Formats: sequence, C-alpha cells, structure tokens
Amino acid sequence: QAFFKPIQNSASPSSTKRHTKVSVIGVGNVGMAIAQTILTQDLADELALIDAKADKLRGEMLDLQHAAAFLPRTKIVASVDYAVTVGSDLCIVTAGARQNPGESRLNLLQRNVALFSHIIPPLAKYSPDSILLIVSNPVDVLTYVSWKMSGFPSNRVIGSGTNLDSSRFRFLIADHLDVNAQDVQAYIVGEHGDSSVALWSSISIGGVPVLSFLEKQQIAYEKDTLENIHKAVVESAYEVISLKGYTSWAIGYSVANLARSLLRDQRKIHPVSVLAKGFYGINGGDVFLSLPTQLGRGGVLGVTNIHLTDEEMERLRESAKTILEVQSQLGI
Ligand code: 6V0
Repeated sequence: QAFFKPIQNSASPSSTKRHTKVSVIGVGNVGMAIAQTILTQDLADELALIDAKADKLRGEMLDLQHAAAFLPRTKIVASVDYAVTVGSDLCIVTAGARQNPGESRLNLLQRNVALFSHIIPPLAKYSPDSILLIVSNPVDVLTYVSWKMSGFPSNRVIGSGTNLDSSRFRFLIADHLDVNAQDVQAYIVGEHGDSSVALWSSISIGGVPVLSFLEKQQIAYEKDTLENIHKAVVESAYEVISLKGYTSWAIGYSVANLARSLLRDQRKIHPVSVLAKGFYGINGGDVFLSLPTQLGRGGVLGVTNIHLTDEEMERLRESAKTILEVQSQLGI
C-alpha cells in the first residue's frame, strides 16, 4: 500500500527529466572521496559502485546510504557484478593494484593492465554510450589502454591527468601571492607525473598575464622561484602519501569538478589526458597526455590552442616521449 494517496495526473516527472547515472569502479580512498563529492554536489540521480571486495563494497554502500537524510536524493547501488552499471552516463575508474615493496613501476603497470582487461570491456558492454574517466595510475597510459580496450571514440575516453596537478599549482601560486586560487589561471600539462610541464607563459591572475606584468613593471623574478613551485607540485603527491598514506580529498574534488563539466555540459577548459596526436606538434604515436581541453556532455569538445614558448613546447614533446616509451613496452 502506497504511503501517499496519489493525486490524479501526478505521474512522476521523471519521464521527462533526464536521469543521470554515474558509476565508480574501485571503492578505495580515491573512489570513495569521488563518490561522496558527487553525492554532496548533487551531480547524479543514481550512483553505482563496483569493487572486487564484496564486503568492503557493501559496507561503503550502506555507510553512504545512511547519510540519505542529509544529502540530495540519489539512488545508490553496489555490486561486484558489472550489470549494476548498466546505462551509465559516466564511468569513473579508480581501481588499481598497490605497488609491492621493491616492485618496478612497469611491473605495477602490467598488473594494472591485466586488471583493466576485466574492468573496461564489461563497462563498455553495459554502457556503450558512456564517457570513461580514468583516474588509476599511471593515468595517461591506462587511459590509452582503456581507449584501446573499450573501442570507444577518443572524445569519450578521458584521463583525470594533470587536473589535480594544476589545482595544486594554482593553490601554491595563490598562496605565494596571497590571492584566491579561483582567480589564478594556470595549467600544468603533459604527463601526470615527473615529466609534467608548467605553462608559466600563460599564467594570469584576474585576467592579468603574470610574467609580462612583472617584466613591464621591471620586477625581477627568479626563474628558480618558478621552478621551485613546479617542483613542489610534482613532490606534493609523494609528500601527502608519505604523511597520510594516500591522497583523497583533492582528487575527489578535482574529479567531481570534471564530472560536473561533462554531465552538465559546462564547456569549461580543464587540463585532462586526451588523445594528443596532432596537437602541439605531438606526432610520435597514439599518446594520451594532458592538454587544456574543453569538456561538455559529448566528452572532449576540443583542445585549446594556447601559446607555448619554444621551451614549453620542447618539454611537452619530451613528456610525450616518456609516456610513449612506457607504452611501447606493453605490447598493446
Ligand atoms: P586503494 O585504496 O587501494 O583502492 C583501490 C580499490 O580498487 C580497492 O578497493 C580494491 O579492492 C579495488 N580493486 C582492485 N582490483 C579491482 C578489480 N579488478 N575490480 C574492481 N575493483 C578492484 O587505492 P586508492 O583509492 O588510494 O587509489 C586508487 C588509484 O587512484 C591508484 O591507482 C592511485 O595511484 C590513483 N590516483 C590517481 C590520482 C590522479 O590524479 N590521477 C590521484 C590519486 C590517486
């Protein structure tokens, strides 16, 4: 018996409203931070969680469901079976093997590739029209792997890439200059990792280009100071991991921010990992790395053509080479 006596002609408007479904694969520290940010920001009508560990998965699902009284209404489901993801608009992959003591990065990568072969094909089967957003590391190579395994067009396969690095960068510049990080426009591009490239020449604060402003005012700035800020960005993940064991909050917000741009067709520009062949003189092969990319409901809408100095261009191509070298050892 229905709790409410229905009013005539009060058929649920859900038939006219779009139903948005997001799946998160891997309910570890990163997957759960993303899931909870998506819930608090009201980005999905349905959230499906997948993990290989059934008990942990059910525990996480119940824990989130028990917060229903304090959150926008979202149906939360979870299963080890990929059928639960059917009809997703966005699939976010955070599942990953952990590095064993003494294990090489390449070996870890090979284990993650094996793991992805059980994740990507069923996701593609149950949600053939979805956008894949890869977070697991090494994110650029695993995004390439996901593109290959899914058979999806490249505009629907995206890696979270340097979106997080760029927000760390904006925070450090804002902190250095005592301004709001949201007013700082600054990109880190290339590999999410050691060979990432800071685009100093295009940084602006409140619309004012920083380097040319400093030059015009004849304010001396040390190249070392700039390099140290980039170095701090590269080291910050290692620092957080050595202090608390993993990173979660910033990647949670950063991925939810990407989810908003994609699902709500925000057409915002984010530095994310996309098929980079043909852009910025990158021609060595099919490589995914981060470029300033416009994101909307169709996935990747375009790559922004921002001016790079010769040095920045050279570093970006080096970064592409680094990723391609790793990729070539996979035999995919
Ligand atoms: P974690 O806490 O070990 O969680 C990983 C989860 O994956 C666990 O719950 C596992 O049970 C699950 N899992 C393992 N195998 C499978 C499988 N075959 N199917 C389904 N689930 C499986 O790791 P954490 O959450 O801390 O990190 C997850 C990944 O995100 C790692 O690869 C990190 O390196 C990566 N990050 C990427 C970032 C980025 O900016 N791109 C940032 C932070 C972390």
